Amino acid sequence: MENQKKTRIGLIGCGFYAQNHLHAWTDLRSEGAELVAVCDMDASKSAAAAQKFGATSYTDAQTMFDKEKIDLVDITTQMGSHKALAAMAAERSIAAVVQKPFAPSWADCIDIVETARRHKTWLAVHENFRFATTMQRVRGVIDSGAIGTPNWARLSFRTGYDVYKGQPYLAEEKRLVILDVGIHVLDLARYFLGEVEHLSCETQKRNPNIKGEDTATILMRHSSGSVSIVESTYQSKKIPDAFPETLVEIEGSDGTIVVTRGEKMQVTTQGIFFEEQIGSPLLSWTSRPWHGSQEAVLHTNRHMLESFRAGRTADTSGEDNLKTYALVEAAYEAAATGRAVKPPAWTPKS
Ligand code: NAD
Ligand code: 89V
Repeated sequence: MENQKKTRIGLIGCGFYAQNHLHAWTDLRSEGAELVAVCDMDASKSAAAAQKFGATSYTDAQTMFDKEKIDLVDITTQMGSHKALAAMAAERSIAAVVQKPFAPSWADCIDIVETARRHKTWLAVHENFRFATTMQRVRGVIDSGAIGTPNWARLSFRTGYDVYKGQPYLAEEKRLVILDVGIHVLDLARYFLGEVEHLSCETQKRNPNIKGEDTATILMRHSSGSVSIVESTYQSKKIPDAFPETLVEIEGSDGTIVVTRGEKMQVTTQGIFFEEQIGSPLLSWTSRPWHGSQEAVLHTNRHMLESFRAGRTADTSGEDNLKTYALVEAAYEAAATGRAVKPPAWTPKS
């Protein structure tokens, strides 16, 4: 390992999904990560994480920051606490990775970014769909030039999987499917086809037992002239269910890429067709059907660790994720007004 100095990691929010972050940081020990502290306001959760992953347990973030020398904090709480926790880190010149959604509102996201800029601290968002093994393989085919210039795509996350069992708060969110999973697929649309000029959106609430929209269909015109359709639903009745896979169709000037359920990729290039199994392997701590998502956490945390240690901006930096979050805001506005909307843009104050 080039740089012998370890990166001291603190993690705040030892809940459902954070278990994957904790396993990932443990796997990254040999690459320079040292998980030194975990924090959860629920003492039983922080104690359990500390015991399982060999870190010191805290129930209060300020105390953890006071007592520990932390280089990088991984904020894996729900979005309502992201702004306050990210500010706490920035004010102490501690780098931060914030789980998605960045924050509950566009204004809050901008506050987080501007606070980090003011304190000159490193900031990123844990947006892991683009780091998944499957999506990295799709990106690799695009980068190879095999399909020429991408100019149309349909990206679909359609499931009837009971997401509410592991994440019961989702049933209470007034802005649900776009802000929770559409945000991932919108980030993929940017990743594959570039920035967005304008979009339109229709939402539906087909499940009577939840508060927010459970289905969204978004049509986007990218600045390159490409067109994409981004679909997300938690109310599909289709079986077999593809959860948590994103199904992909990308058409280009010289070919196509299709990723079907079961993580099979089919590529047509210059009139030749081939297919490949592109799914994630099971790790010691991953299990179906979440294994692809779980492995994406390892790839994402590795990217964060490598970027931070090299003094590089992360691909999904706070400023980059504002461009994805802007699509979320535009989609809700488009659904509410029935018209096409140009995503909001953020320009640095200084
Ligand atoms: P959760 O409620 O299970 O866990 C959050 C934990 O944070 C709780 O244990 C809570 O006690 C703790 N907490 C809250 N505020 C705190 C504070 N100020 N200080 C210390 N602890 C605090 O939530 P979850 O389902 O694990 O989701 C967490 C985040 O991960 C959400 O933003 C969610 O959208 C995201 N998530 C991402 C993915 C993905 O990356 N693919 C998948 C699932 C969830
Ligand atoms: O991946 C996520 O962000 C989760 C989901 C329910 C989509 O798996 O919230």
